[in-house]
Amino acid sequence: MKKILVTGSVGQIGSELTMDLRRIYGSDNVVAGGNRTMPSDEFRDSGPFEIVDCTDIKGVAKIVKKYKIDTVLHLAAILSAVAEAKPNVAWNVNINGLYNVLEVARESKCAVFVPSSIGAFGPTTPLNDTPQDTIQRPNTMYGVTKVAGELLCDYYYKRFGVDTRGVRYPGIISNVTLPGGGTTDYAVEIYYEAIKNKKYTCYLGAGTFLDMMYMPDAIKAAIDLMEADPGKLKHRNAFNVTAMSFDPEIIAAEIKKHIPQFTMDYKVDPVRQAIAESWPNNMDDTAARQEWGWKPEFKLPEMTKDMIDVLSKKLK
Ligand code: AKB
Repeated sequence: MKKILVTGSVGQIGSELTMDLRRIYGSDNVVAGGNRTMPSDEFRDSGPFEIVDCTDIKGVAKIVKKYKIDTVLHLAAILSAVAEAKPNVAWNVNINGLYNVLEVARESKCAVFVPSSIGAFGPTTPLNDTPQDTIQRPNTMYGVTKVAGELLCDYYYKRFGVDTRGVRYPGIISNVTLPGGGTTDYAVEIYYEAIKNKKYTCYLGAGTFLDMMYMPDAIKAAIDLMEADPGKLKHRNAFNVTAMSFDPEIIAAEIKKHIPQFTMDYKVDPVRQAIAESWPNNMDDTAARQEWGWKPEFKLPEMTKDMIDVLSKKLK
């Protein structure tokens, strides 16, 4: 049985992925690592929890040794909008933190999953059907750290044989933990506001298309890639994965089918708009489909129905 450490386990993806990993691999085999945000009681009681600051290599090594970890899902990271506001913090966490995790993985022979992002692309990348292997010249600090992270992971695989794998996540939509400081967060906020106030002011403009994915598919991507036959993987870091692409108008129209009174207006934030415009409209994820059988389950209509059902109960 795998012995797994999840860094950033209290974040948007970590809080749900950790619980699913515990269901699959057993609670005691999945150590949740968190740093600044403390977990809920339910999360804390569901299995081992440790303070893990990825910028402290000794602390990471101590937990890996203590639990005899063989697989690290390294989710601790600063997202795009916060990275633009605090580039030094983003560099420290996203690059130095990743380097520390890879070094510990090399010494302790761990496999490592590291999420990259659509943010690893930039304004000179082909916008539509963005290929797996293409130009990556991002103009944001987040993008710089994501491209460097992909390269670092591939380097550790080729040079030291560390089993590194990763996906380029699009915007992730979920209803358990809010995302913290990304450019795609609007696609989560819009559901909360539609249910609470029947209106939403969007910070990205109409016509801004981005790849998106519902959380169950994001979790499936991480687990399936880590379980994939290594002999079949031509790529490592990182695979394009997507489930849908829409702009604010399209998601608002879908929400209106369930909440007819819902209205949306715009107050465009120039920083996040510029970031969004530098990212693909939609990626080609053929390599992930061919190399490890990636196939998302949720499109916009199913996701919207589920989000509204779940949040209507949660926000009552
Ligand atoms: C962000 O918006 O920063 C993230 C991402 C797409 O990487 N959700």
